[in-house]
Amino acid sequence: MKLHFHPVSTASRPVLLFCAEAGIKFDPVVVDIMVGEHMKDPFTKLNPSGMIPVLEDGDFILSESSAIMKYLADKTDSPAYPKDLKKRARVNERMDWINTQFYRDWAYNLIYPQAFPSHKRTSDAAHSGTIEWGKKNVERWLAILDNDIIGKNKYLCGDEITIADYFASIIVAAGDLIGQDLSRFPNLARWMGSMRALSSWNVVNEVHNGFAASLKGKPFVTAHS
Ligand SMILES: N[C@@H](CCC(=O)N[C@@H](CS)C(=O)NCC(=O)O)C(=O)O
Repeated sequence: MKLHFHPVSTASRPVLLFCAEAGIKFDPVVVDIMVGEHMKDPFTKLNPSGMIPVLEDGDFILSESSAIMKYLADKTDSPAYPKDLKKRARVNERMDWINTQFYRDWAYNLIYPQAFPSHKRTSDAAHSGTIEWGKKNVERWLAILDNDIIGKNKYLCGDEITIADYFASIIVAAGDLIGQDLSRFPNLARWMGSMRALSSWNVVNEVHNGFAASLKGKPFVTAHS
């Protein structure tokens, strides 16, 4: 099995974290998105969308981080993706919520336009409007994540860790790029503390952490700033 990924990629690292924690072995193939390898042949034959991660399991090719995690969990009979109908539906629900509502505003509207020059909008008004829109929505999503999704639970779907936690924690950690303080969200901060304490966390996030350190101190707009 081959996994095509890049160590800085927010969509790749949930898969890397799950594999590392669950002991799932694969042959790593780094796709250098910094020089555009993902937009060229042969990678676009694997994924015409030009996006990582991609899993190659024999002649079966699978894109989309969430789908890859579910496939790997089923393939390895992992307890992190429960088979019980309702428990599994809850994991799917959390992953979809994170991947749509939350990720869109958190990363694409608030974080990436500030952290990545390629996400700069064509006018200052459009740029600051995107960030303000992201900030406003993210403040609501973070409160829901803290109060309603995590609440008193240890993890996103109860007291057992699931693939939803690996998925969501890496996406929440994207906030490190803009120095997002999560201390006003006690349940979210506690859960992120548990995820950051996983034995594989630092190895999987090494490049991301280095990038976040290089941006430290810049005057970023953050939720509740
Ligand atoms: N929905 C996809 C998103 C994948 C994605 O956004 N990958 C990024 C890296 S984090 C990428 O390949 N970006 C290349 C580009 O945008 O040109 C997934 O979850 O796998």
